[in-house]
Amino acid sequence: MPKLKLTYFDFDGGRGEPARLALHIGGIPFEDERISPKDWPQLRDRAPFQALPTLAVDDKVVAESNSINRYLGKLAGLYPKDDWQAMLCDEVMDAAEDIGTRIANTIDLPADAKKKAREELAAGGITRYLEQLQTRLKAAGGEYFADQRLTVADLKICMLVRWLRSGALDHIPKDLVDRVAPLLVKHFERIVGRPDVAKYYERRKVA
Ligand SMILES: N[C@@H](CCC(=O)N[C@@H](CS)C(=O)NCC(=O)O)C(=O)O
Repeated sequence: MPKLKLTYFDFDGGRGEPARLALHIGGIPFEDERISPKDWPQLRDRAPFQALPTLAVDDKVVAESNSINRYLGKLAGLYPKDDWQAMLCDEVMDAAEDIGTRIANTIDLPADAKKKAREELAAGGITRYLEQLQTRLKAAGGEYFADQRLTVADLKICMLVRWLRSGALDHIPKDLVDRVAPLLVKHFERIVGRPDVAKYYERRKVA
């Protein structure tokens, strides 16, 4: 097993969290480097694409959250071996990434423009994605997104659903997922209720 260091911002969510969870669930030792936002401007140029997460594998540093999720998913036994199931897993992770990017693009907008952009997203783009993700979940058997077992796609969607329901996003109703894709909420509850995930968050003191 190579020496692993995962670097991400110091909070229990976002693009780096599925990788942290995968490593914990797989029982893989790693250095969990957590960067404070105040230190980020000095560290930014060290990241290959000036963004986090990054993963150091021995002396090589790589980036891109979904690439990291796939690689660690394989190490942790949380990524399908079958090509078609792997495709389903990837599609879901990339869709989650699309939603995250669309929301992130609104963060620095002036207040009025942010309100308009987010209301449009909630009524249109995000709703469409959530409905389609729910359809994907149903088609895969209703419990997991791929391979009839836990994969990194489940972890990525869990983090997305937690974020959307957290109330942290102004102008995106926190009950949106519950209203348009209730099976994603059930999926979220099932995954965070797993003993391995629950134990991790108990230790991290995250509800
Ligand atoms: N496509 C990249 C996006 C990475 C990204 O934008 N990360 C954000 C945090 S979630 C970041 O580093 N923001 C700080 C910055 O851009 O200065 C990925 O999936 O890893």
